[in-house]
Amino acid sequence: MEIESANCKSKVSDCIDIVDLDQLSIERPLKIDVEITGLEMLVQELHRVFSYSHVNIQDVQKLMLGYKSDPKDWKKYAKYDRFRYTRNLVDEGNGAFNIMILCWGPGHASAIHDHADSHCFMKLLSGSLEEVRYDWPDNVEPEVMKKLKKKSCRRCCSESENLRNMENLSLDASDTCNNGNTSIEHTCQDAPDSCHASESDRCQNGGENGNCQDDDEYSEHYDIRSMKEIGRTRLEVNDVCYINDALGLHRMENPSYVDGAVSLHLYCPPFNSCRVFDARTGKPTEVKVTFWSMYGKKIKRVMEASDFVDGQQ
Ligand code: 2CO
Ligand code: FE2
Repeated sequence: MEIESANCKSKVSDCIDIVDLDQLSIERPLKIDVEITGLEMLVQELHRVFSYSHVNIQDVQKLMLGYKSDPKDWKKYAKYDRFRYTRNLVDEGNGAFNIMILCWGPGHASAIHDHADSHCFMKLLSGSLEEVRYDWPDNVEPEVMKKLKKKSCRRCCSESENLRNMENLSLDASDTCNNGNTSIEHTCQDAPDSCHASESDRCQNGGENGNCQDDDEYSEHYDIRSMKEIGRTRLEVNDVCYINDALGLHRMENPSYVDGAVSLHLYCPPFNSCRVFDARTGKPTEVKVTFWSMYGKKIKRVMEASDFVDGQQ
């Protein structure tokens, strides 16, 4: 009987019903079995693959590996901002995926963030980037973990395999009450694209309703040691990597203070918001993610208070 593999048309937590946690990562080494002769062909191939009801994580990765970066394919999407990394939409994948180009100026970095229960594929097109992975903070739980707990409860908690999986993700079953809930819902409304900003950038802006509260207020709920680094990878041109919430959180950084970096990201299913985490306390904040340009055309942004507070326009 063929073993069922994770379907990346579904949210990561919905894959848990049919596959085990270890199938939510990629097999290595991956053999490239298709040559993709340009970004347009890559997008076409992705449309073809996503037209089926089941899409394997490995198939998407192989397609992304099969494309060799050529700046002439993507330069029309490569729009930089002086202060923060930009997200530039290339294609909406018929509603099944979003593919976009991110431009990282020298030293630009993201906050630590999750991927809203979606699958995230990333390929480096130019420069280099460092990915730092983190465990989930002790009192915040990804959807996939909630599902995993339900699944193991359905099996009457008799199967140690799922319990071991839970331990691997360092989320103690006693955390199910998720006492961080009220704070998770807290939204820093003054920084809609604050997935771009570092945690300190965002909260320095104050928030019009004063809703960027002082970290001290959370210190009893969020442990200062909670953001545990679990891995660090340097990505070079044409490397492909994959992450989802079952594998942890991450932060991306352009380590160069001279050169920019360009990366290609595919998210399935697409998402409009995710959570960023305070690097010191693990406190999560839900933020909207926005585009700097769509289909090569810059988006007209409505000026926001934060643009003036921190000088970003
Ligand atoms: N996930 C971040 C974003 O979409 C980029 S880091 O790589 O996944 O802005
Ligand atoms: Fe990310």
